[in-house]
Amino acid sequence: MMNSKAKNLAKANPKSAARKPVVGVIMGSSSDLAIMRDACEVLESFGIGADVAVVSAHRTPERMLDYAKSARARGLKVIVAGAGGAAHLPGMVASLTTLPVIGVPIKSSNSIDGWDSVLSILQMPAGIPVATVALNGARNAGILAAAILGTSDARVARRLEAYKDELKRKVEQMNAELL
Ligand code: RP5
Repeated sequence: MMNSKAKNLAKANPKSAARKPVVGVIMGSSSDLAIMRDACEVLESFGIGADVAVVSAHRTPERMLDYAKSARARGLKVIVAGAGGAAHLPGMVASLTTLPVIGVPIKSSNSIDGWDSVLSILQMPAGIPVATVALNGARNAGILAAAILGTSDARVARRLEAYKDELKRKVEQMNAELL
């Protein structure tokens, strides 16, 4: 399932590769990896195993179908899906699984300012939700995936709490430096 860039990413994060993957991070093309790497890195920092793959809704529809239909049985609990342009991957995957799907709109080479990706992922019909983050917002997608896992995993919830404490500390530091 992994393309060579994704394999390199896994090599760069051997701990994550060794951990049982519970989040599936997929993208329509390896050209999306520059953005989707942020999701992988945040998951890694929370100690969450991720399975990274290129799965294209348009170029490999059968692969997408197999991926989405087998995701739960393979142990995945959340899917983070990024795509640009006519970004059908997150919505199509959401239609094929009962796992929560977080969509990352990507401003890609074939995208018109990113609005096409945002609207393709955001404007889902009733019944098939995709939790859509901001344009290129893969980091937030990783954090949201961790928050979903944190509802039943105390270790992940503690890591998220520490992360939020750190954000708070940084704002306090900003205020201290303003004066
Ligand atoms: C989308 O088309 C992909 O998700 C990517 O964002 C965009 C461009 O793909 P490449 O032509 O760079 O492979 O399906």
